[in-house]
Amino acid sequence: MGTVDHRPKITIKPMLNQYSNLAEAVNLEQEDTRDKKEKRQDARKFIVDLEISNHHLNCLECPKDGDCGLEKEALATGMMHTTFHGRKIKDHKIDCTNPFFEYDPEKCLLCGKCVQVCHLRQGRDVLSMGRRGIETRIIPGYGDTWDKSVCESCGNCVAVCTTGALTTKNHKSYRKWETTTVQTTCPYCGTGCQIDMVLKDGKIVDAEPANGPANKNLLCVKGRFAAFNFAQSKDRLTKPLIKKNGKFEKVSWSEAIDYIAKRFTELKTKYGPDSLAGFACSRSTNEDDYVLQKMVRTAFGTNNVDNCARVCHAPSVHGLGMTLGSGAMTNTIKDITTDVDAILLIGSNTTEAHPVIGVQIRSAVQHGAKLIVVDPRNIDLVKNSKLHLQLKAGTNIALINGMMHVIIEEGLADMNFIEQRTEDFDKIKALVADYTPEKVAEICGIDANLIVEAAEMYAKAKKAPLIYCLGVTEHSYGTEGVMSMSNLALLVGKLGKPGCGVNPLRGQNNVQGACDMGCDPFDFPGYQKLNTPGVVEKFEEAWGTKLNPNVGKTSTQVMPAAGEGKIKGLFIFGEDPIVTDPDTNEVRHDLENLEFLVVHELFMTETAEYADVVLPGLSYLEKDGTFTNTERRIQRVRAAIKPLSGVKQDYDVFTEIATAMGYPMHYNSASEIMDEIAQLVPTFGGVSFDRLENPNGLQWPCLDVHDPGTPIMHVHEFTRGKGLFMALPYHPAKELPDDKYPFVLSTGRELYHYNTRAYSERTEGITELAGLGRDKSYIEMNQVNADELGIKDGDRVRVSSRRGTLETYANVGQRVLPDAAFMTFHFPDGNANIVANPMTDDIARCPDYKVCAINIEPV
Ligand SMILES: Nc1nc2c(c(=O)[nH]1)N[C@H]1C(S)=C(S)[C@@H](COP(=O)(O)OP(=O)(O)OC[C@H]3O[C@@H](n4cnc5c(=O)[nH]c(N)nc54)[C@H](O)[C@@H]3O)O[C@H]1N2
Ligand SMILES: Nc1nc2c(c(=O)[nH]1)N[C@H]1C(S)=C(S)[C@@H](COP(=O)(O)OP(=O)(O)OC[C@H]3O[C@@H](n4cnc5c(=O)[nH]c(N)nc54)[C@H](O)[C@@H]3O)O[C@H]1N2
Ligand code: SF4
Ligand code: SF4
Ligand code: SF4
Ligand SMILES: [Mo]
Repeated sequence: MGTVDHRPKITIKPMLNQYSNLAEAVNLEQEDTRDKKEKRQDARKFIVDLEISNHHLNCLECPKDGDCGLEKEALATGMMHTTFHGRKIKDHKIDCTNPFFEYDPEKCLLCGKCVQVCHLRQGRDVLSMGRRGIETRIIPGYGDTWDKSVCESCGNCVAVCTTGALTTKNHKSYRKWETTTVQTTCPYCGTGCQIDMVLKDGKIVDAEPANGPANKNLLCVKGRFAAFNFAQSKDRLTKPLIKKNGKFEKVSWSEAIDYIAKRFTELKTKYGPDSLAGFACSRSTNEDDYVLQKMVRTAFGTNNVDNCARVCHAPSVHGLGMTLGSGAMTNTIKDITTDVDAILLIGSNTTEAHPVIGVQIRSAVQHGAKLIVVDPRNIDLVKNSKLHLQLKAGTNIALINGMMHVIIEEGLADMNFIEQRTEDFDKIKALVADYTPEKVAEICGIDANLIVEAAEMYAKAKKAPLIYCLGVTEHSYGTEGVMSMSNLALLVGKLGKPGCGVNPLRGQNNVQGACDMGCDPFDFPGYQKLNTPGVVEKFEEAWGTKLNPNVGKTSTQVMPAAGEGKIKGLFIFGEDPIVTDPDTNEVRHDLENLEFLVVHELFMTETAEYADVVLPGLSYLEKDGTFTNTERRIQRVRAAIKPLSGVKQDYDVFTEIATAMGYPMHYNSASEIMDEIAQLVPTFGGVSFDRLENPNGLQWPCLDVHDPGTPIMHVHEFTRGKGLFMALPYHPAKELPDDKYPFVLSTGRELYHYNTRAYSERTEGITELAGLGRDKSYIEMNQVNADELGIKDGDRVRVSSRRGTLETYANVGQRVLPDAAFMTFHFPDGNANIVANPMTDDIARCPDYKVCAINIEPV
């Protein structure tokens, strides 16, 4: 038999150079009499033939071997060799400039999927198809290399590439058939993205996006590339350490536990139980945190238990708790980013701090939503916004009162909603009468017309969520700021409805959970208030012991109390206050003044250095359990790798300490702990590990086993009954600039690093991308001030406040307003907390990280 020419007899029109159109071209064929199936098969072969005519075809070298769309298609059609002869692309270099992935044009099908994903889903528009003919390839940015583009290194384009054209650098170490995957929840921010950990020989070698309800197959750079190295790093603590004569010595678990129990018991006997305190870890699971607070309340005998929400969203918990009855996000991520008419975004740098929510906001804008950004900085989302209200830091309450003034004046308030579902409208109406746009414009430093426009845009939109973050909470009037958010939404009836709500984006992966689990001095698990009659008794009965009925101290009260000698013993589970609390010098003093400090950690942190005992912990990759994301969604965390040898489950450590202190406790599994939670917390009544196998997890309130969970809260009535308006006048921040400290410093975060960097610094590529590409601290300042002071971009500068002094690099531009500045707290060479302001608000006691008076001078 001679060679069969499988090629259909057609003339390809020259412009049909994309094979999606070829199928059509084939159908245009007139005289072909073969049956449809045969024609289809021929067309398929022809396409593969064209594809491989210009393909690398060195499959053994390619990481995608065995998992490649083109390879599969070639096998299915039997096209092992091309029938075309001629020039192949030769001189195309592989672009390796991104630290996490590379692009090989010789393996590219030019299918355009990556371009589409970057444009439509990531909303970043980095990629396009460039050059011509055989030279056609994917171009990042303006045609330079990947590192020169505005790529965010999310890897979402890599995830959809069917060949080895775009592959992760991690992928070089494995082939698909050698691996298994375990799905778990991202350990960074509160978005709660689902990740497939890729395992080879018991080790995690890569991570891929999974189809979770919050992330829909997307990840950001940290979830995709930095969520497993830290757990497998050699810096992990592996043995309990006791400080003897000023030096840490490795000891056995039994020695460590006995010693801890003895010292805490001595302090408790000598100074009373309220001389002890414990901080929970919002990075760890619900199950660990539940047991931690139970240990503090039962064995320590105090309610001095808290978590990092105190320095973060405690104002949301308290503020919305007072006005709506629940401090959690009211709607779901999907609900507030699909099919909405406007989005009011206040004090949230979403594309850096909650990137996968950020990209969904970009996509909402692409679908027609009008974005209003209220932020003193020129954050990335300003590019996508209709309005940017670049107010002075610390003036949110004035702005919201002004918007309410406009809404009432223009008759845009939802009077039906107000009458049926709210109380104290008269008080708010009387208060905001004074807040004319002109007056507010003066306070906030913005144009009065912008206030009117924003108020109208938000009020007139049918569906418009209010989304906010730390730009609202971390202020000396932060709780009042949060209540302003609910005032505004109540006024226009945008609560309890799809596409609306008041939506605090919770920071840490499980900070929502740590709060839900009662790691809080005011509340038992499930926000059951200590001072509600019957609650203490309920837990006494359940836990079989007498409990301390007195409300405890917040973490921001415990630290100064330690400094004053009132708190003597502290157990810190996974927090690093020396790095993260404001006024580092004072925090050092407070910790030094303790009689006994235990730190339970994955790594030897700055805080751990101060401890008397350091206990090694397990990472989320070695644990079964649950995290609760910002939308109240409880999702499974699944052990992917074996626990580090000799390290106990975190909850076992707490039960053993409690037992040694005279309160016996034991759990066989995380699932058993969740069963106890479900029994004691009404809003978790229907939650169990079995039900959490459902790919959507469960959103609390979930009252019983038949309850599917609650995507939107306050639908028929508010958790507290009526929505409460709180008339709140604007007050200037507690620390203001003066001649000596003329700049207002705000602190916060950037995309690549995460809080203390405990996880993020242990992935090399992250440190390459972070801190303006030099992994060093920096201060953003305005060009005007830089010119005045003779400072150039990149210069060393000295930053001082009433609390301390540091040196860092100037990052000069237009991102902050004149006389304002911004720093992160990620970098050890210049941590903003040396100068930051420890003054707190009066209700939730959250520090004012967002307004602090500083001076900047050239070095
Ligand atoms: N990459 C990364 N992601 C993170 C973290 C991280 O460290 N790195 N940390 C996580 C944690 S714990 C949290 S809580 C979240 C925080 O997430 P975000 O709150 O979004 O982050 P921040 O950078 O602290 O600040 C948010 C914005 O508030 C603005 N702002 C400051 N003052 C004011 C004001 O007075 N009014 C208004 N309207 N805006 C103001 C700032 O300019 C900033 O853009 O991020 C989480 N995600
Ligand atoms: N200047 C300034 N400072 C700030 C802020 C700001 O905006 N500006 N933001 C504040 C905010 S919002 C927050 S949330 C705090 C965060 O403050 P922290 O909670 O102190 O910061 P993290 O880096 O999240 O630290 C968590 C620690 O927990 C450890 N860890 C993680 N998982 C586990 C585990 O499973 N077991 C154990 N044993 N340990 C674990 C990590 O190794 C790490 O050292 O920082 C606050 N600090
Ligand atoms: S990594 Fe993300 S931002 Fe960069 S090109 Fe790919 S999709 Fe776009
Ligand atoms: S998805 Fe892969 S094969 Fe398709 S155009 Fe992009 S790089 Fe090329
Ligand atoms: S958006 Fe947050 S949860 Fe999602 S991958 Fe990034 S850090 Fe993880
Ligand atoms: Mo946070």
